[in-house]
Amino acid sequence: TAITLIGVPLEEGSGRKGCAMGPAALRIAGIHETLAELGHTVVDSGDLRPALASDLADRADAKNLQIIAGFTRDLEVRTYDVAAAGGFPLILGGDHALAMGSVSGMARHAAEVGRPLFVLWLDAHADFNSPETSPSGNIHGMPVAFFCGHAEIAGILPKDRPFVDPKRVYQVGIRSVDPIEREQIAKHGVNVFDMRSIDEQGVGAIMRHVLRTVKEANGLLHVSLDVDFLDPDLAPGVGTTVPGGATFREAHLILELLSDSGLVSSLDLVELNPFLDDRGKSARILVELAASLFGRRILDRPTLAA
Ligand code: DIR
Ligand code: MN
Ligand code: MN
Ligand code: MN
Repeated sequence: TAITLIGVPLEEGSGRKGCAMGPAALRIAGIHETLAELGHTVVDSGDLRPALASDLADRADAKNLQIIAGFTRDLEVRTYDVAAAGGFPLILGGDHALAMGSVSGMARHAAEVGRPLFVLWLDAHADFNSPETSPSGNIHGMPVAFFCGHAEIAGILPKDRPFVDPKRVYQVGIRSVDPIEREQIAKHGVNVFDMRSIDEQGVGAIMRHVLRTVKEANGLLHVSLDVDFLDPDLAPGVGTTVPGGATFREAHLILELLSDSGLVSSLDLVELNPFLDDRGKSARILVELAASLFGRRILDRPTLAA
């Protein structure tokens, strides 16, 4: 498959500056060259420069809505176009609000080809707030509720766009959830594997369960990787570090198992804040993890049945 890089210099969803430099840092860390060396065709389509959604009113409970809605509209179209043409959209973030656009674009594509869309959300946070429940008003805490149709922010996308079934969302690495958000994810049936599940079951067992479910449903799988999924010692370049995150080995095993499965259709690399990073360390780890997803291995090994 041909991989299309889509840069999304969005930081207004996160409540602090710096994520807009994420796409540049991922390019400097060698995302294009690394994937090309693995034998893939890689096209860098540059950064989105969307117009403001000035038809929408700004509001305190969903900060910077005009900017974020502009990015969402453009990214929904770009992601859909790449996937519909048979390519693999790889989104270089940018804060996690961008997943409102990327996942919605994949949902439109999946509906068109008649396959269910599953989402693997690798994050310390559930990102299932809405303007009514958010303690911060920061939209990067709302994308999952948005693309599942449970954060009513009217007018961002056309009304006829498909939503993702929250029962097809699998969250792994979760360790920071707000009180009302906790009730919402339970109510809507989001599948949550928190850090305790990782400790008790291991990421291998969790991923085999997820991948079997996607395969049995003949689904497409969108992967959204938030830097704060990783332990802050490993990846300090993010505004919302939470102690006790995934290790280097756990993260690589997840991406290698995803690679073996052949089920992944699209990927977001999000929340990288180069201003907070330690000499490019977090940017490099994201590139290494992407390499694992796209086939890099320590040794060749026989493929084991899932
Ligand atoms: C918090 C923090 N749950 C909020 N969220 C995120 O503001 O909604 N931090 N996504 O990365
Ligand atoms: Mn997130
Ligand atoms: Mn997060
Ligand atoms: Mn299940």
